[in-house]
Amino acid sequence: MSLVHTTLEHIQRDQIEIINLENQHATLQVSLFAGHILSYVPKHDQRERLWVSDKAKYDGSTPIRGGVPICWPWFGPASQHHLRGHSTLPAHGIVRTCDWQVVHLSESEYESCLSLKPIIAEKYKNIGELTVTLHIRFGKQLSISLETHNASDHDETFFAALHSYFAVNDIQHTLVEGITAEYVDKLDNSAVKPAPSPYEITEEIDRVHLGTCNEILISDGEHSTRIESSGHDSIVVWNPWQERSSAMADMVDDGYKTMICVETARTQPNVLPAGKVHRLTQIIS
Ligand code: TA6
Repeated sequence: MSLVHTTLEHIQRDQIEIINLENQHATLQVSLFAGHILSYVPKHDQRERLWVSDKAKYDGSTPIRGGVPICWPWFGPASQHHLRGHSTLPAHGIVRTCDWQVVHLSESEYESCLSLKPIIAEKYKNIGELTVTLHIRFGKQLSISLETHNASDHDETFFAALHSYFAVNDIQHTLVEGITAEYVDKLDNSAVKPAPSPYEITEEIDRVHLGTCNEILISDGEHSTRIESSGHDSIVVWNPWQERSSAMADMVDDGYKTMICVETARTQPNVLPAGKVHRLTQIIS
């Protein structure tokens, strides 16, 4: 059996350590700050699937704008459950701004596999007893799986999202197929609305679709990116459009034109019983 022959190179970008991986099927770039995938390019079509802002910050002080941010153990603002004595906590959890370490690297005939774990800062150690591991497999497709483990002797609550930013040619010619579940409109007082059909993006959107929608296709007129999800209860679709893009320090004014976030998420309160493991998975091709 011949293996995919993985090569690995460490590079430094400003304050952040990045690893570049390559095998016979694809290249992958992962930031060890935030356990954050920055790039995935399959060799069969040489097309970058992910989008990263030209103004993303790599100083380790703020989450990287683009790629696949990991939201865990909450999504959006911290819940009361997680505050536990903290007056404030960062949006989208605590692992978007901590260092991660590679704990496993292997390869098979078809793909390279790596696993990373966050190094949780002392000040956050009281937010719960769950642990998290990110498993990445890449070859002709990219599989990202966030594994949450409750090794304690009691139930724990968590939320999570793979907050993936996908590259598109032009958002105004982009169609999202496969999302049929109604959504909570975060820009309209959480009003619940039916999924649009056809699903086009013509303005700022911030939608939490409450349903599984396991297979989604993003088509931009020239290319299609396929997303398979599992272990989720929601698909979040976000585009900041023009005004918000301009207002964001780490986004160029017209950044919204070439990206769309389609996120595989657990946005509803859910309990992980003692001893159990949950996997939130997104497969990109
Ligand atoms: O997933 C959508 C969202 O929660 C939006 O509400 C929007 O604010 C976005 O994520 C980006 O959040 P961030 O904390 O990265 O600026």
